[in-house]
Amino acid sequence: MPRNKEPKRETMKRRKFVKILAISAAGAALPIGDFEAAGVTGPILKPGSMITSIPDFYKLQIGNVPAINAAPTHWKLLVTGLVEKNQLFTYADITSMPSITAMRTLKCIGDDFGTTQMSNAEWTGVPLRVFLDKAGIKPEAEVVVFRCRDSYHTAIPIADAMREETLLAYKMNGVDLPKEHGYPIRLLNPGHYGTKNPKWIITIQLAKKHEGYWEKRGWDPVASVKLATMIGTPEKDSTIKAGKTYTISGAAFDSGNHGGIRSVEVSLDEGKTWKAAEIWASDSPLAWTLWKCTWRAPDEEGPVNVYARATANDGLMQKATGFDSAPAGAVSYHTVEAKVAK
Ligand SMILES: Nc1nc2c(c(=O)[nH]1)N[C@H]1C(S)=C(S)[C@@H](COP(=O)(O)O)O[C@H]1N2
Ligand SMILES: [Mo]
Repeated sequence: MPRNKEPKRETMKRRKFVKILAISAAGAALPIGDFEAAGVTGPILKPGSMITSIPDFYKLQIGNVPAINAAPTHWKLLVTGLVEKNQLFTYADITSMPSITAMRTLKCIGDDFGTTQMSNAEWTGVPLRVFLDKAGIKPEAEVVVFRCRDSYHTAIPIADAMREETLLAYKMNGVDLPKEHGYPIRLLNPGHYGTKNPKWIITIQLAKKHEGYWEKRGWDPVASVKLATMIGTPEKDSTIKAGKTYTISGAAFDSGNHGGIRSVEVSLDEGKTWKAAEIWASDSPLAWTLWKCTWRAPDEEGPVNVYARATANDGLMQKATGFDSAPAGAVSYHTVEAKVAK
């Protein structure tokens, strides 16, 4: 997709992004599909496990997935720009360095309701700062720019780049990074939405400033993850059996920006009263927190509106306002309309 060819009006820019998201997510968004067939009253949790399998992990990019051959004759990672000395690393150089394996959740900034474009995996990689230290950052440098094979580009501040949790990842759930998720290497940048986690990196360039692909189109250059929770069950428009006990479940996430998730609450009366959910799985604040709670569906048929909100360890609680994700990520709590039927 050519750069600088986008309409300059802000609304156009935003609409375009959301549209791309909808198309790209279509295949990956609802892998279950047969929720009713599985029996809506059963103890089916969604997400049902901390780790999202690779086929279920959301996928999002501006164009086609590039296929990179990581042999040294085809691909080497270049670290350049405002550095003391340019550096080149082969795939074998990178994979033979001391590595870190950790869970990280990725979430897209454009996901209005925090429902489909959030997934968690276990990644293996090398801290980005190892590469930057080898090159030597010149004092006038302020950002680290990532240039990718699909022509995507984005930058992060040096302070974020030097965090020990900021990784250049080459494995996902124990296998070589799949081509859809950035083979041979991608960035995992804690605290930041997907836009700041570039895939298919070919060049890392130290610079004074940089305006990234999505920032040119109106999206927040900081892209700090907002406190959010999503309801996985029930799914929108699903049917819950009258009089049966039903498990409401989902995932909450702040990417560590508010100290992690303290609690999640659910409301079935449009936010008048809230009931605490059980946290049933969690890792570090850089991975999502899974929650569930049981609810006895009424005997009478009718619509039901499920609300869920999260509270972070720093005391921040999600508010009902601001359903739009643009330009800096959605802050509202998630609501799902379902129905109770005999
Ligand atoms: N090279 C490249 N990296 C990219 C993108 C892209 O279009 N090209 N999209 C970003 C966005 S908007 C998101 S949400 C995440 C999605 O990562 P995933 O496809 O592995 O889930 O990739 C990010 N990294
Ligand atoms: Mo995204």
